[in-house]
Amino acid sequence: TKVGHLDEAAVGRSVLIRARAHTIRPVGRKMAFVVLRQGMSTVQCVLVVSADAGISAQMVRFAASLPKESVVAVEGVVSLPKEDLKSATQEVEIQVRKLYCIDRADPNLPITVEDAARSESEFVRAEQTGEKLVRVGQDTRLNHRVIDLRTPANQAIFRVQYELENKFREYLSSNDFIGIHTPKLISGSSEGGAAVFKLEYNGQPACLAQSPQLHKQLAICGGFRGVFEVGPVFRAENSNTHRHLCEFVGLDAEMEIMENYFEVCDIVDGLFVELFKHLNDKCKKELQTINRQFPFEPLKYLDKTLRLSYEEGITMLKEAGTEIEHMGDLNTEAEKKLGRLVREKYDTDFFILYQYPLAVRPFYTMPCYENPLYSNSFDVFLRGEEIISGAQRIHDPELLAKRAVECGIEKSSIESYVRSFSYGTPPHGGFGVGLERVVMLFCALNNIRKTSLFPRDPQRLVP
Ligand code: ATP
Ligand code: AMO
Repeated sequence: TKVGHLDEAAVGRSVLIRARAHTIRPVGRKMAFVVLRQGMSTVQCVLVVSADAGISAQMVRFAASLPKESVVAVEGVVSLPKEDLKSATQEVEIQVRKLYCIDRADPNLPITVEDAARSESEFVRAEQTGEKLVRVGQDTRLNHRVIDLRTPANQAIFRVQYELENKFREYLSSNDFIGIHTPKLISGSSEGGAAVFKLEYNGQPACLAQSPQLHKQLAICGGFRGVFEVGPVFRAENSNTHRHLCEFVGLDAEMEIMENYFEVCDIVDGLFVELFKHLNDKCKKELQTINRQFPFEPLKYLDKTLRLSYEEGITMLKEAGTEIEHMGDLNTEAEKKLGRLVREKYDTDFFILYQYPLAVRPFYTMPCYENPLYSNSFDVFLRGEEIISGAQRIHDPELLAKRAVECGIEKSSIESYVRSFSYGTPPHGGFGVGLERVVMLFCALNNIRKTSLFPRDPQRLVP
């Protein structure tokens, strides 16, 4: 029986449950409460000494002595809790008949799930009552991630992430894209810049792909009209921030363009509006569970995603008194400020900012035909932070080679890539999404490490 499926309809039924012992509370010598936890759900089990039910004082003692987090199997009958013992979160409880310990946990746990699952409001309450609660810091959690992952909120976060990833595949598949896998061992940097992990590849210098950028474009050169990939992305940036990882999951897409790069924005728009709707419907319980530990406001978004030009965005920021370099990139503060301004003016937490200056985009970005100081590119923002970059790409090999040199990229390192565009290439464009960032911002979590199963940041390679 699944703990999450137990409700009043199950009252009177005999069940067999395997789960972890979340908390254990003896009451005198004749009674013990064992709360079992499975995924996002918990249920209270009651052991009372009783000859009829075959529960001895020894068995109660055994239950009371179980270390937290032990894996146990319980046979019992679902019942309604006595009025005075009712807890806020559980509809039903289990009157235990038999209890077995399947695997005993170390009694000296480095952290407990009970502590790791506390919300800020519990700490506030404890301060008022004088109760002492253990606060588990982010680094301690990550050091003991296998225990930390067991909190209901973490169980929910990774279910939301999985739904998001699935929907991404499903939406693009149903829009005639096909899933591909590009190599992660490549000969040079894919985004330009120094943020690459270098390694040796059978005596040749190589690196881990900073994105599938070059090869997803090569797939278009290879005759596929629309492709997507879900895969690891490696960035050797020494960014110790709340939103940068050294390895993250990239959701990438690339497609032929018929008229202009707004066709790529249309895909992003359709995909995300459907994604948000899907998560709000399919992950109700998960979102409630996350909300209990990390309260957040539901996301505001429009049925048709707001599109603002870079110039409009800069004007809004300037009018609000923000000092900002014209034709420069938005720093984190400016992004957040713009997010607030857009929310006030347009009532949305999600928007596309298009037509960035060419100078702040990677070498492969198509310049604007009408004004080459700008580019056919866009970023997408969620609650005031970037979650997507996208653009039309240069498909003229001469212009591509020229732009690479202007951006300081060694010509020899991209020769094969550039040459690929000589054999007949349609205009094309695409976008890249950071999976962990989307989940972090959708749930308004404060740190990207919370949405990475085993995060890799500049300091962390274990567990
Ligand atoms: P991309 O790599 O596509 O640009 P990103 O969201 O990581 O995606 P960055 O350009 O790395 O964007 O950073 C965006 C902004 O975030 C930068 O303009 C910079 O101000 C800020 N930023 C980046 N790294 C750091 C850092 N280590 N510390 C503080 N702010 C940073
Ligand atoms: P970009 O470098 O902007 O674009 O990356 C795309 C998206 O990936 C996420 N992201 C990150 N997430 C976690 N940790 C990081 N260090 C990190 N860096 C980036 C962000 C970002 O928006 N090739 C282009 C995409 C394209 O044009 O198709 C690219 O890689 O959510």
